[in-house]
Amino acid sequence: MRPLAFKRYGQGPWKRVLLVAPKHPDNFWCLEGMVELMGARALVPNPALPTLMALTPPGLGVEYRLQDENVGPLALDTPCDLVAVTGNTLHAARVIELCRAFRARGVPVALGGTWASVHAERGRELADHLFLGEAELTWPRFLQDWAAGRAQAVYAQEGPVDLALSPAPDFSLQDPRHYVSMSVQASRGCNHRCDFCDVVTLFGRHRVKPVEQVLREVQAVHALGARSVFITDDNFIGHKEHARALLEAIIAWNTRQTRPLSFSTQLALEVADDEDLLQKLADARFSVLFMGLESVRAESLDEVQKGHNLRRDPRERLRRLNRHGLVPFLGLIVGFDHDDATVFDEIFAFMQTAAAPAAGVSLLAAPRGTPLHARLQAEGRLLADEFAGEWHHGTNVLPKQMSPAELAAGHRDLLRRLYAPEAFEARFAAWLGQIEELTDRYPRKKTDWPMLLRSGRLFRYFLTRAPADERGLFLRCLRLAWRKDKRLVKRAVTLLAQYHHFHAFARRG
Ligand code: B12
Ligand code: SF4
Repeated sequence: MRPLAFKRYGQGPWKRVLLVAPKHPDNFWCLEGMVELMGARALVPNPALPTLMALTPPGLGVEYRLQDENVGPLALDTPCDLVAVTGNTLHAARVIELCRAFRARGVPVALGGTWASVHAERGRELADHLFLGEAELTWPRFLQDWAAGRAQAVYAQEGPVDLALSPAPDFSLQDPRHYVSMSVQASRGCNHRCDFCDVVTLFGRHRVKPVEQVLREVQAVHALGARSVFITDDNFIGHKEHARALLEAIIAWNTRQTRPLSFSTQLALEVADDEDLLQKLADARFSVLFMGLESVRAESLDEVQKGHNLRRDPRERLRRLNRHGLVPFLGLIVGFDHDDATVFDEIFAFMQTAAAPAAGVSLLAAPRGTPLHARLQAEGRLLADEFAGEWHHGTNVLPKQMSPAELAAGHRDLLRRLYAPEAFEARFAAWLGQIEELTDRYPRKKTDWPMLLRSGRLFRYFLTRAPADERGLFLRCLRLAWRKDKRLVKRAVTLLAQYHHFHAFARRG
């Protein structure tokens, strides 16, 4: 194993910090199947650790090494004075292993991230220095305390931090070629209060970073060689005027590039009600938009405070989005109290008429810290207090109108049906059919060889290694896209690569 590269801040002697992002298990949203086809190693880098690097106070000598276990294996004997571990609920098992392994070697552990923030008592057992919540103020304080030999056991952020104080992550220890997209965060938090979600508990109401600051981050990842950026917001349009101003700034910059960036993000379905925002998203070169529709049953949405999603017909909203060639990616959930065994057919029928090619369906789960967790605990309907963080493999919720086995089987079957080749092809064709205009703001684009290389790998897979049904689907979808407008071919290839992952994931069971 090659020793990890390091980056030094300040003057020596340097304290050595090893930053670790844990390996995630097989997961629907991490798109391992697509990542592999694209010759990358992970979808996006977790920006938490590069943000810690950028937070190092001037004058302190710190030498950082960074390992994202999703990119390469971690050598536990990497020389260091401290290991700093991040992770969310999905990573809990690996976070625990890492903390124990490093402490067994006598290396003190700093632990932060969303899992540790929600499970403070576990975190205290596992780490020498536990960070609760955002670290923009606490990490610099810790480094100073540590240098002075008085580091505390717990650093807790009280209240939300001002995002203008969150520096651009220092990605210098990460290679953009290892990732499908690089990450940039424009906002945190959300003004909605869906009761299965811990975003509000963790990050509070929607807060934004100044537009110029986000633009500088976008320019920085572009300079590193990124071709695609995932804006890692909970709801990109939480403040519509901020989103509008940011999009205008991105358009003004991106249209001047000979290798413009493409973008994707997460946002609320309400975006479809604002034609100007849709046009700007298209003009800024956004493609995939992740949106939590959650359910097609009004009662189920009302039950979890998300009734706003069905205030307008979602099919009509999707049509408005599709008009611009944007790609809706829907998040759906099954297992609400108002879901009985007919909900699976209802969702399938909706999807096949909604012109949205891709959707993820998860089981309703109640992570600790959510209002749902508190409600179900009071009703005695939690199968487990802890939740393993694998929304597609299990849940800690005892469903009301189905047995757990019926829910699991219905969910698995629904995913399989959605990702059967003919079902996907019908949705893909319907999406293409609704496209009416594509932005014409990027006429000066140069041939992008790294992107072509990635596409070449995908083509090689679909044409030479893919099973016959997948190859047939690939060729038919590509022909459809080419006929519609050859600028849509790249988007079609990305969607087919996603299909490859979801189809395989659904079959694995
Ligand atoms: C972008 C995103 C994604 C992307 C990319 C994930 C990735 N690899 O980065 C995608 C869409 C792929 C994704 C997938 C999933 N995600 Co996600 N995601 C986010 C989102 C919106 C932003 C993450 C981000 O970039 N944050 C920016 C960084 C700077 O913030 P941060 O990580 O919180 O770090 C700060 C502090 O926590 C702290 N910190 C963090 N680590 C450490 C470590 C140390 C030592 C210290 C001192 C401090 C510290 O310092 C940082 C600066 O303040 C968050 C919500 C949010 N607002 O953060 C959800 C979120 C992290 N995701 C979540 C979930 C559940 C998932 C999935 C499990 C979903 C699923 N159903 O399968 C998967 C798991 C994928 C994975 N491998 O992580 C949950 C986690 C909940 C929890 N309690 O742990 C969140 C909080 C959203 C939510 N509530 O639903 N996700
Ligand atoms: S599910 Fe989405 S809209 Fe609802 S509170 Fe969470 S981030 Fe906000």
